[in-house]
This record gives sequence, C-alpha cells and structure tokens, in this order.
Amino acid sequence: MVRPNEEVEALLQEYADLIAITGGDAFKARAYEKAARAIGGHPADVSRLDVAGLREIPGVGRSIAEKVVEYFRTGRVTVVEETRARIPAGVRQLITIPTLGPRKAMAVYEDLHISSVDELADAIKAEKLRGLKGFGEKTEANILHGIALMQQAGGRIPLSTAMESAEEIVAELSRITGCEDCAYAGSLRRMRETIGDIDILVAAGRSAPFMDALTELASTAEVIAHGEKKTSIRTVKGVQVDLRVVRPDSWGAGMQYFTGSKAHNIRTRTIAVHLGLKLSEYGLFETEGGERVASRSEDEVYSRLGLPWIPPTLREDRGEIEAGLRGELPEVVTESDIRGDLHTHTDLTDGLAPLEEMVAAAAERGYAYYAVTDHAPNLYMQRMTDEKILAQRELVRSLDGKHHRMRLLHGTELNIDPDGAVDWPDEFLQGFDICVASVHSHFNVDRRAMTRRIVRACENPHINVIGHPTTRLIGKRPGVEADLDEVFAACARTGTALEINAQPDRLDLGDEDILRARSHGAKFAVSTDAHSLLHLAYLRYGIGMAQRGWLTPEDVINTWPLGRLRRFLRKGKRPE
Ligand code: DGT
Ligand code: CA
Ligand code: CA
Ligand code: ZN
Repeated sequence: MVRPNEEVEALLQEYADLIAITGGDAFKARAYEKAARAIGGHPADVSRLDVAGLREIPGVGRSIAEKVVEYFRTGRVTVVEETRARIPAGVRQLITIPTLGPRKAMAVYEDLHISSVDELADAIKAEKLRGLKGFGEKTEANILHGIALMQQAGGRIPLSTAMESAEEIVAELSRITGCEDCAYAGSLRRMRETIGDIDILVAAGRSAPFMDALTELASTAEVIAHGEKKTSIRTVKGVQVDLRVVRPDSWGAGMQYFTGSKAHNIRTRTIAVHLGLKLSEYGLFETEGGERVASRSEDEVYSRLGLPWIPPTLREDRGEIEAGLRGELPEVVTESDIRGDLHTHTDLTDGLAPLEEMVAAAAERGYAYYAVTDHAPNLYMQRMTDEKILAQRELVRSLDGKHHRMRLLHGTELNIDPDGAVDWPDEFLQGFDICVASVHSHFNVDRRAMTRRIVRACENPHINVIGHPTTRLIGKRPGVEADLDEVFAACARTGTALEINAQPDRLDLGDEDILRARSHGAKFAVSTDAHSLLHLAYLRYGIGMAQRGWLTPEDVINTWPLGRLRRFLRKGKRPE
C-alpha cells in the first residue's frame, strides 16, 4: 500500500467518526468513510494529485479533495482539528482504546458519564455496561483486551512524541505571569530513546497558577494528582506529565535533581557527603549548620562538587563522573556542528517531496552540503531504474550550489542482499558521490551469515555508510542477530561509517552500540533518512543518540568540511 494513501485513509476515517460522535450528518459521515476506503485502495500515490486528479477517484468530491490537498500542503486539516477539539478530553482518551471505537466511546460517556480508561475498566468489572445497547459479554471482553494492549504499549513512549508534548506544555506554562524559568527534565532532557513520563520544572514564587494551568490544558485527559509541590496529569495521548514548581533560587538544584538519572544522582550525592555536604532538590547544604552553599544554577552545584557542568545526555553513570573529575569530559557533538545530511529521499522513490523542495529546505537549515540517496532497484516496490537515477543525477548537478551555495552529493541507498552484494555493479556505483547500504529484507539469516553479509558490504570500496545498522524498530522489531563487534571493527578497518539514523522509531545505532563501535575506532554519520521536509528536523534525535554515545565532532563525518568528507568517501581509492 502507498503510505500517503494510508495516512489519508486514516484521517478521513477519523473525521467520519468525529462527525458521527459529535452528532453530525450521518450521510456526510458515510461519504467520508467511503472516500477513505477508496483512497486507501487507490493504486497511485494521492499526495501527487491535485484537486482535479483526486476528484477522479470514485467517491471523492471537491470538498474532500481540497482537504486532502490541504493535508499534504500543511500537514493538517483545519476542520478535522477543530472537530477533534470539540470532543471532551475523556472521550478522546477512550477512543484511543483500539477495540472500543468512537461510537461506543461516546455511548459510555453520555450514558454512564465514564471519561477515563480506568473508569471504563472498573465499570466493566462491576458489570455496569450490561444494560447498554450494543454491549454484550463479548464486547466487554474485547474492550478489556484493548485496554490491556494499550497499557502494554503505553509503558514507554517514543522520544519524539514526548518531546512534542513537552515543548507545547513548556510554551504554555512559560506564558503564565510569574514564570521565571520553565524546562523539561528527566529522561527527556537526557534524550533517552523512550520516555516513561515527562518531568517539567517551573521556577516561580507561587505554584498554584501553574498547577492549575496544567490540569486545564486542552490536551489534559485526566488529573492523577493535584498538589502544591507536584501535579501529575495524563494527556489525551496517554502520556503522564509530572510538574514541579520550585523557588527561583533553587532552580539549578531542582533541574540537577529531576534530570537524573537516578544512578548519576547517587554518585553526585555521594561526592557531596564526602565533602561534608548534603545534596537535594533544594540545593547543596553544609551538613553541619545547614547553610546553603549552591542552588541557583546547575553549574554552581556541579562546580561546588569539583565537577564541570555535565551535559544531560551523559548523566547515566557511565563514566562521566570519573571523566569530569579528571577534567576529561568529551566535547560532545551538537546539532550546530552538523554540516549536512547524508541520507535522504525524494519522491523519485518513497519520499513525499520533490528534489527541489528537499534541497531548498536543507539549504534553509544552513547546511554546507546535502546528499540525495534514493532507493536502489532491488527494493522492487520503489521501481528504481538506471535511467531514473541518472536523470536525477543531472537534476542534482543542476541544483548544486544554487541554494545558499549548498553543495549537493548524488548518492543512493543500496540494499545489502543475503550474500552481502548490492544492487548495481562496480562501474555503475563508481558514478555516485556517496553510497549508503542497508539491510531491508531477509532479517532472519543466522548470526554468522548476517555478520559476513554486513562485513562484506563494508569491504565494498563504493559503500561509505551502513544505513540503520541493526534495522531495529523500537518497540516493534529487535535488531538483527550479528556479531556487532566484528561489524564495527570492519567499519573502522575499511573506512565505512556507521549511520546513526535519526528517525524516531529507529534511532539506529542506539547509545550502547555507539559506545561499542566508538571503542573500535569506527566513524559515524548522523543522518535523518528524511522522507519528507519535516523529517529533516529529526536530526536532533540522532544528535541525542550521538551525545549519549559520547561522540565528538571528530567522530562524526558529517561535521567535517566537504574536502575532508570527500577524502573519506574515496575509501583509499585514488582520486579520479
Ligand atoms: P523515565 O521517566 O522512566 O523515562 O525516567 P526518568 O529518569 O525521567 O525518571 P523519573 O521520571 O522517575 O524521575 C525523574 C528524575 O528525578 C530521575 O531521573 C532522577 C530524579 N529522581 C526521581 N526519584 C528519585 C529517587 O528516588 N532518588 C534520586 N536520587 N533521584 C530521583
Ligand atoms: Ca520521567
Ligand atoms: Ca516522573
Ligand atoms: Zn533504509
């Protein structure tokens, strides 16, 4: 199925449901349902059609066609957003139960005033749903199963989901009078790949206005605790948010404490004790006499402990304390060190945007260079051909240096087949400026074969980067079975970089693997694998992983000036 079509199908189906549960016109709801199915089953990619083209799909009229165009232009459809906002938060949370569905959600809300998942589970157990039309024993079992599924998946959420929610909440709370500082802390600030809950800190004299505001946000579905020191809510997406308000003079100590990790904090507290001090979320105090010696900034707190300020991404007790005490903390790579993206797609394969738009957006980010790496022929559904990629190369050459003087590299993302061979012969590969090579199929070959397969790709003189090296999908698919130490050593030996793929569901390599690969002396490319304009901004998550893997700009080839990068891409071959 074509991905954009699937997105539109889901969106129109949701809109049909929203119309139904807000008591809208039943005919209209059915029309949207029909159009959703027609678009879902349409063989061609609907993101490339204009209003006239869309209207040729059966069941798609002008108004629906315009919404589809709006969606691909702006990423949202105004009326859908507005309708969503009219549904009570509790019902929106109920709708997220995979086996309940919008109409039943509305029914339990209206008839039984149930407005949270927990209340619904309790009501089922107390057999309170038995009287409702359309609810039998089987439905009940089904709903309970759905709740269980949701709670399993709801254990930890992706970094990007948490980041989007947290940034919205921080922006809201920062607007309130009396707010001197507001930021997210916890595992989110440390950029862990998944987040248990979001921790937000506010510095202010009075806490009540912030605590109240959090419980009243449009995205708040449920209030778990509402107090003076701490308030916890659950959002409509099922994410828990903890808010603490601290006095401005203990902001630094509060941030240090609530950023964690717990393991890191145990180390800092122990150091404090050895110095005759006591460290808490309120500050650093003298054990005798209780005088406060540091609290206003994190810097002050660390400094009084004999440590430099430690980047949050390193605070996992993985050697950062020792390195800090010796004055040997790494200068970790930051987003602004990145000079270009080395793995991106266009609508020539499965990207959403044309080359010109991707290039213009990349140039806006201030990149010095940018690689276009569409899929190669062996990923059959992408229908790549020699002619198409060569025509693209012409276009790339014609745009080279045209946007803010950004230089373009023409590349491809090859498929590593089960033997370690790739799509094109050497003579053809020769023509690319950069080749990324990835495993996209046959994930289950045995460990030795998988290791040999990837090592062989590294030994190919044209392959520069191993894309998403483990192929894991966080929470969905484990990484491939391979002797990663052997792979990492091969990368270091052959001058092949390991990708840190910044797509939030991949984050591949992850932090532990990066640390291992780095110990073998391998180099890295932090790339977005962007399939749309918006994906270019995923870079920050890849940078989070790179920092957690202690990487410096020296380790990351796309922080290097173009000349040095080009020498690396030649892999020891003589310049042509
Ligand atoms: P998460 O939410 O599971 O992704 O991970 P964190 O690290 O955000 O953990 P969370 O939300 O339980 O607590 C936030 C931070 O607060 C944590 O990283 C360190 C600090 N903290 C919480 N409880 C304790 C504790 O019992 N002892 C110490 N030393 N620190 C704590
Ligand atoms: Ca947390
Ligand atoms: Ca928490
Ligand atoms: Zn790929």
